[in-house]
Amino acid sequence: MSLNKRFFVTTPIYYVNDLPHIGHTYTTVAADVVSRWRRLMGDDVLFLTGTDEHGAKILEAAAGKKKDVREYCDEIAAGFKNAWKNMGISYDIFIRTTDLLHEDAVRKFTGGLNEKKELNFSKYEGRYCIQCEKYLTETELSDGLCPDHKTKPVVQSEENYFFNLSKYRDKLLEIIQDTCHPQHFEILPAERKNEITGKLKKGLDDISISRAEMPWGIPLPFDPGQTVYVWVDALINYISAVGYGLPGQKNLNYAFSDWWPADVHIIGKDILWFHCVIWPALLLASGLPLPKKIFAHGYFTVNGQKMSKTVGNVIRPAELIDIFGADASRFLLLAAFPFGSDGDISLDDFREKYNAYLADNIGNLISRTTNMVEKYLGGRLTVPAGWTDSNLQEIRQLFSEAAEGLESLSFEKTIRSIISMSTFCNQYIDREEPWRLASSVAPSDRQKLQKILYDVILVLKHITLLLAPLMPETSAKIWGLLDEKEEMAAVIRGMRDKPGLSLPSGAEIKKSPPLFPKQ
Ligand code: ME8
Repeated sequence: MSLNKRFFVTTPIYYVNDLPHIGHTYTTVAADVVSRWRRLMGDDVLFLTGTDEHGAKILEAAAGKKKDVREYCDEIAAGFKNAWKNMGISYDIFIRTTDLLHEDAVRKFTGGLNEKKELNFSKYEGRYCIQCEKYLTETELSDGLCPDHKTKPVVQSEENYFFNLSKYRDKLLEIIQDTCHPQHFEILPAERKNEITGKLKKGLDDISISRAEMPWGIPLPFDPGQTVYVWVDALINYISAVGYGLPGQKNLNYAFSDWWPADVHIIGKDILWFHCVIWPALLLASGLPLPKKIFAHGYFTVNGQKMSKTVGNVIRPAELIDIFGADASRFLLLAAFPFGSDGDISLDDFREKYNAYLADNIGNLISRTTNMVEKYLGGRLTVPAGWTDSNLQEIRQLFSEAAEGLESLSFEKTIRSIISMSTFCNQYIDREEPWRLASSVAPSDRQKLQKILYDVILVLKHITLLLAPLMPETSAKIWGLLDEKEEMAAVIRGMRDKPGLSLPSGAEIKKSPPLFPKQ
């Protein structure tokens, strides 16, 4: 298993034009699972998320609610924080682009670009989609409309500062394609990398990085009549949050250069271009290191349609929590389809998976096993005479596959392995029928009974450790039933040196309350 001492993971910072929905929740839960796993493995993790608050889209949203824009942003940012608290998101920093330290960093960054002669002032006319917060080219339009928002872009003609993006095309291509290049960064999954290199090969235009008539944003330090383009403002969050531009380090344990570059930016594929081309080019122009990895997960529809207020199919995280609870919602989001692929989400499908994976499989296993230990063994588990863990080889293999999934963001692999372990135990119990052995007084039957329950509780211990990042509260509850004296993190780290787990002899196992009531 590869390990970093420090691990810096980010989500996009979300627009505050509305409260979070399950699209934002999906990315944030994924980053949380990675962060929790890394912490359990002993890494010093920094998990950054936040909100993107400037620009025309936010001004429009505030005006639509007849609210002062700053108050409006405060309200929605608080809504995001509250949603993440309810979902058990363990972020370390929640950045807002209206934070003064961020605004200072943006001034320093754009001022630096100007000093390095990376900017030109010139006239531009284009079609701007406010919902995308970007200019659309003729080829991107569909029947004159933005293909994503089905709205007519606004024709804008103004004098702006342009960043020499085209100058970086060859260098970016080389960096992305040559895996041995010292500045190489990974783009995952592979098809996203192909998408980026394919587009880069077609050419690259310079981009306007300021707006002449945008009152809600950060004025350029060298020309306060112009406001920093909202995407440039937003991307800088990844470095302003870890102290870029600060003289010393105040709020973090390490200096800027200790945290930056990020180990992974987790994003949705909709914002791939900004993260894989514009952001690296801006960093190159500023002489800063590039992120190590960009992972773009897929986009999902809800009941087969794009999620939108007009269609009326927007699902909020609170709705999921109301039905399934926070832990199961986290699990179900990541179990829906492979991370990196597109997919569809529906409450019916969630209910089906909840019952199949959680209520009938894992939940059933925990309740029947702890019940049997109490009923047949008086709640006390002893190591059966002559017990070896040789028949748990398969479990060890599944455990390492699951752990690998957590490191490579293949959550589906982790979930599949956990379910296999649980199915393995349920089948083992069905086959061996411990209830029959329990009614026998023959010593060999007693021994066999002890062995079966010992084996199963041991596998349950493996499952509990793997559930820790996915379902932190539930996993802690199960851990509490197993009479385990050590912290989960210590046990996981111990497994790095010596794979395999054991249980103390005479462990007192408590009967589990229902963890996943059937839906
Ligand atoms: O783009 N499926 O913010 P945003 C999967 N502020 N993921 C989804 C999704 C869906 N249907 N809908 C949203 C912005 N997401 C900028 C980012 S970063 C410097 C600035 C998730 O509020 C996914 O992570 O539009 C996507 O990339 C993000 O929300 C877009 O959030």
